[in-house]
Amino acid sequence: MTVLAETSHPLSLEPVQLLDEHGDPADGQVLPPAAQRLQMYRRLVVGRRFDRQAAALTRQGRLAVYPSSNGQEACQVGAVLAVRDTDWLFPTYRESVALVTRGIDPVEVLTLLRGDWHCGYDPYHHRTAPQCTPLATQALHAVGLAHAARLAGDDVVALAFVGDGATSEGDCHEALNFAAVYRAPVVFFVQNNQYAISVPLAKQTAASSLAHKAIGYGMPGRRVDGNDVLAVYRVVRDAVEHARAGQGPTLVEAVTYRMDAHTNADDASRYRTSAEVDAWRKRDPITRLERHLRAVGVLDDAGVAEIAAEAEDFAARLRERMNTDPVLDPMEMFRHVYAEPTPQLREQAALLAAELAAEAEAPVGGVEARA
Ligand SMILES: Cc1ncc(C[n+]2csc(CCOP(=O)(O)OP(=O)(O)O)c2C)c(N)n1
Repeated sequence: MTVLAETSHPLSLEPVQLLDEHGDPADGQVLPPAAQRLQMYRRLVVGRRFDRQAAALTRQGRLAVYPSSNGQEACQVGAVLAVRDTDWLFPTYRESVALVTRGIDPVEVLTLLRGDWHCGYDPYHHRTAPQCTPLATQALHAVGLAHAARLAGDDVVALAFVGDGATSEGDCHEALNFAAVYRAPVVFFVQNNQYAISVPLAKQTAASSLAHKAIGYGMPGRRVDGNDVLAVYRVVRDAVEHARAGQGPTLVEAVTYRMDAHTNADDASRYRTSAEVDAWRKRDPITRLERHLRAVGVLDDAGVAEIAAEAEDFAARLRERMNTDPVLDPMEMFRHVYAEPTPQLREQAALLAAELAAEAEAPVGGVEARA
């Protein structure tokens, strides 16, 4: 079935692919230059090693929680490389690999998950909003920033990351509708990883696909193989150019799979089968690109080993830097909310200050020991 959206792109249910599952180029597709393809491979390998390290840090008690990007690296690497450094990213909690690909210090990326109250990095410096946990709120932020930039005449495109579950939120609807009506320069990048915690896509929507929702909003919709980094890069780059040219937003659905549980606090075996996970393992985005690069002579054993060593070094430095207890001041969270704190905030701050003071004076065993 092919439906025409308001653009020259036919909205097909068949996701755009540049490399098939065996790493062979799809018919008639022009691939990015070899150096760029190799660079994408490098980012994928470093991104996954970072992700594995972050997951291990939760087991070592260094992180409170970690929502893994395992399996979704091609989505995050491809999308981030498709925008300019001057464009803005609006990530969710899932996008740690995207932020590392953006060049943000991995320790800063993990600051919130380590238990601090702030996002760790400077959003203005990196043009990357704080990772949002409330679903779809970041979609509205992206539209607001993009619309304001357009009014101010700034050359900025906003890339809003959204999960498949979050597409059911009212905020997502409002963001898509406003962006389409005002032709805001936004790309909505939905990673359809098939689940919203335990809720499968079939219970999330009755639409033919998430991309098809674009038709109702009057914007182009594209479906892309989210485990094909070359295809993600191509589709997002086209959408970014479309937005930059004043043509308005695009809804991109990247079809992928979350290989790990929702977070380390979830048991995915309660709602999906190992056969399903194994089937997706065969579509691994790194294996696919590696096969292709080897086949065309851009990568060999030595190249693979060199990139693996670089990723290992990245993880080792992260491990070392995370292997300390951060010094946190819980009172800090009250300081930057309002220029003039509200009476309620003052009251809460006073309560916490009293608790902390009592804890500091209490004998070993903490405040409970006094009760
Ligand atoms: C407004 C809101 N409602 C509910 C939640 C609880 N919650 C956290 S993650 C999640 C699932 C989101 O799934 P999806 O959007 O598909 O993203 P994914 O986690 O798969 O990346 C839910 C329901 C929340 N964080 N915010």
